[in-house]
Amino acid sequence: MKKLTLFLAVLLICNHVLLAQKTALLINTYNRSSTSLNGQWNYIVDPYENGYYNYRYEPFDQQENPGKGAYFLNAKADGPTDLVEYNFDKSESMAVPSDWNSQSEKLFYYEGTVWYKKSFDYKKQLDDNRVFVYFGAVNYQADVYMNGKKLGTHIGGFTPFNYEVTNLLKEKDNFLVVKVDNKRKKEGVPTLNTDWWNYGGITREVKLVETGATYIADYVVQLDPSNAKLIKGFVTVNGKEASDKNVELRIPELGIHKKLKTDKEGKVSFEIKQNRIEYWSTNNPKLYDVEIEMEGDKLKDQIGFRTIRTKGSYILLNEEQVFLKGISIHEESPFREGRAYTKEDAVQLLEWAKELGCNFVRLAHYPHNEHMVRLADQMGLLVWEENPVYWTIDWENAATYENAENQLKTVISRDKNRASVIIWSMANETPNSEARNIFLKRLAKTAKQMDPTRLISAALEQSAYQDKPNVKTISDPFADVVDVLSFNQYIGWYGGTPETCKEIQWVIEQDKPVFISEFGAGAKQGLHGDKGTRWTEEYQAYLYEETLKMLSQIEQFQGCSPWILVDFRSPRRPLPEIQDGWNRKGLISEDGKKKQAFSVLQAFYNNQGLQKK
Ligand code: GCB
Repeated sequence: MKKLTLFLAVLLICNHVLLAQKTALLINTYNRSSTSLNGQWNYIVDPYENGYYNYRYEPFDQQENPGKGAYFLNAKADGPTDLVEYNFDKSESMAVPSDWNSQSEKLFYYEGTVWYKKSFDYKKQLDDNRVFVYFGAVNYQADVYMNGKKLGTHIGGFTPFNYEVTNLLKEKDNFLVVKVDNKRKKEGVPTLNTDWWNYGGITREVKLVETGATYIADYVVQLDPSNAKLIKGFVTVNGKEASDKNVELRIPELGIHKKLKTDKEGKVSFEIKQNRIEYWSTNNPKLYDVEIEMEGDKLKDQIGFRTIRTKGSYILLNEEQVFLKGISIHEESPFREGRAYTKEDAVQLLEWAKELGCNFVRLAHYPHNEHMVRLADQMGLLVWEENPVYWTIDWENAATYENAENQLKTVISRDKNRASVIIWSMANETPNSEARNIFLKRLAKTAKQMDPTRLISAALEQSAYQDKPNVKTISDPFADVVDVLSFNQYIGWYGGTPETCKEIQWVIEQDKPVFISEFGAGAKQGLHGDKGTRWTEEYQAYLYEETLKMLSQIEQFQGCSPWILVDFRSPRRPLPEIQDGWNRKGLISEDGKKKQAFSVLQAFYNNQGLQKK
């Protein structure tokens, strides 16, 4: 008997592991046949995770007969004697996508488990088509169940994932249940401590994507980094009969029509010589319609072609020096409190960046929603994308590394065809140690292997040069790995006052482009006083003036992304009447009002073009 129980347990665990294997990420879901599952979802708040564990604290989803206590079964009492202690349909509902904190006052500070349920009918267009459920992002851990069966577990709050549901779907009464847990964890990525709000929930769109039995799964269509007259890439096809498939790649405006055939693995690589490409740039964000067709299955995209590389201390976009006039942005809505997720949110944030005179945005401190990078492609804004390896990560933990690498790979996979994206950032302000250096180097190697066409960076920190407090340098060993030497510095805010900037000298020895990924000061919009008084708009504006003068002394200075475009929610900022729960370093208040420093940076950026070396 004992043996049988053991066998069943092993079987269940194996089954669980198998289920947990994710389906390869579907890219470009905007242009695939899809049905939105956005809207109102019923939810149950479950701080003790009663719907997940039985009273012996064993997970229901690893039990052979979980019983009706398991929330993923979406059970209903069968009759008057039947005991079921929850009911999704009678529970409250909330909007998906969105975070829960900004939807219910009761959930504002909540960190824990919330169960979501959506019921729907679905009819496939063709019998042998396949269907996937796709999530733009769920913060932080999602356990996903469809019609009572576990699809898998996804970890990481800012990256997309999908599961195939072809064999589970019915025409009527499907139910999708997601257990969302946003508890912070020491071993998590990010970890326990961050300077931003831990918004929980299904924070980005959910949809069903329908494909043919064999379908175009992935593709890269990019310029060869060392030959701007060569378009290179691959197409992969997924399905039982993926080999020997006829694939056509068309870029009508360039007269490109390439016929290809997939190999045994369902993959085909190509190279296309092309002399008359109009390059994507910040002044001319030219995108080409690209069509990929595989025996009737068609997928479209809009792709720009450009090169990016560094040469000594310069960054060259299409072989021309570019100064990065940037701003850092958190993913918060400019129209309402909470996470940003709509196209309108992205339009407003990026229009503000444009108004500021930017040609570059740093999407901090985690991958933002896909609207941002697609719009940046259209608007001619260069993009820095960042992995949420922030502050004090659990460097020696193998699972933590795997988690960080997985998040990085996923964002690269999602955005590898976006011309706007030029930098993958590995981390932000991480403390130098042997274990951290190994961790970050491995990440950088993975990024370079996956995508040799883009630059690598990380927001590092400055330190005193040869123990002289007023002479600053970058002595981090990770500086040897990055293409762009970026660091955050807060002279005049966390150390001294804006005058201090006048006393600082920089000795930066690396022959690399230097990029200041952060500087800034807190100011309450509408609070005025003299420039020596903290929290006034005048102090912030003065700090911007002095900092920009100071940074301009750095010989290799090639751009900056000050902290930050808009005030954002943070649990670290309780000061009454000034912060009230907001980090006030924005150039714009949370209700959309510009502070004085906005014009200081705007003037600097407008002049920058004139002063170009
Ligand atoms: C930093 C962090 C950023 C913080 C900022 C601040 O260096 O990278 O996440 O929000 O400072 O306001 O202190």
